Amino acid sequence: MKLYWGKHTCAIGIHVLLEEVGQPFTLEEVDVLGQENRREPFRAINAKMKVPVLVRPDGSKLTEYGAIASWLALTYPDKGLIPAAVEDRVRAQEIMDYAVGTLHGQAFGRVFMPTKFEPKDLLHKAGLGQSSTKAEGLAMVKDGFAILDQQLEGRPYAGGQAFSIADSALFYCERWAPETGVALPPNVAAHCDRMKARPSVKRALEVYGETP
Ligand SMILES: N[C@@H](CCC(=O)N[C@@H](CS)C(=O)NCC(=O)O)C(=O)O
Repeated sequence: MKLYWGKHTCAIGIHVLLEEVGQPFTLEEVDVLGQENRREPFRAINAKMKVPVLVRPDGSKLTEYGAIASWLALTYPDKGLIPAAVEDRVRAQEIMDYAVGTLHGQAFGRVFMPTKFEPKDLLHKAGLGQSSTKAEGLAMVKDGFAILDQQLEGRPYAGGQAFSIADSALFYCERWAPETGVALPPNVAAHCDRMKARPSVKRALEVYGETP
C-alpha cells in the first residue's frame, strides 16, 4: 500500500492506522503547504487535490478519511479497529464524523485557510473579512472540543475501552490545537496523551519530525 501524505495534515491519522494494521506500506510526501497537491502529477492522482490518498494492494486509490479508515478496519478485522458492540461502534462513528466533518472541515478549516470561507468580493479584497472568519473558526474549535470532552467522559477511547479508527481522527485534530492557542479540555487532553503513548503514533510522529 502507499499513502500520499503531507506535513501538518490529517493524513497522519491514516498513517497511525497503517501502523496499527501492521501491513507493509510506503509513503509519498506531497508538499501541501507549497500547493504541490494543486499541480500535476498529484492532480491526476486525486482530482480533489487533497491528502490522504491510499493506494491499495490492487492498485486502486481511495480518498476521504472515513472511507480509508473504514476500509482498513474492515479489510484487517483481526485488528479490532471498529468496536464490536453496536453502542460503542456508533459512539465511535459519532466522534469520527464530528472530528472529520465539523472540527476539521468547518472549524480548523476557517482557522488555517480563512480565505476559503470568505466571499471573493470587494470587501474581501480590501482585507476586511479574514479576521472574523478566523475568529469564528477558533470559537468553533473551542466549542467542538468542549462537546467532545463531554462525550469522552469516563471512556478512554472514542469507542469505549479500546482504540478504534475514530481515535485516529480525533488525534489529528488534537494535534492541531496547540498552534491555534486553543487549550484542550481535560478529557480530550488525556485522550491526546493516551494516543501519544501508542507505538503507532510514536512511529508516525517520527516521520513527521515530531516527538510525542
Ligand atoms: N474530506 C477530505 C478532506 C481532506 C483534507 O482536507 N485534506 C487537506 C489536508 S488536512 C488537504 O489536502 N488540503 C489541501 C488543500 O485544500 O489545498 C477527507 O476526509 O479526507
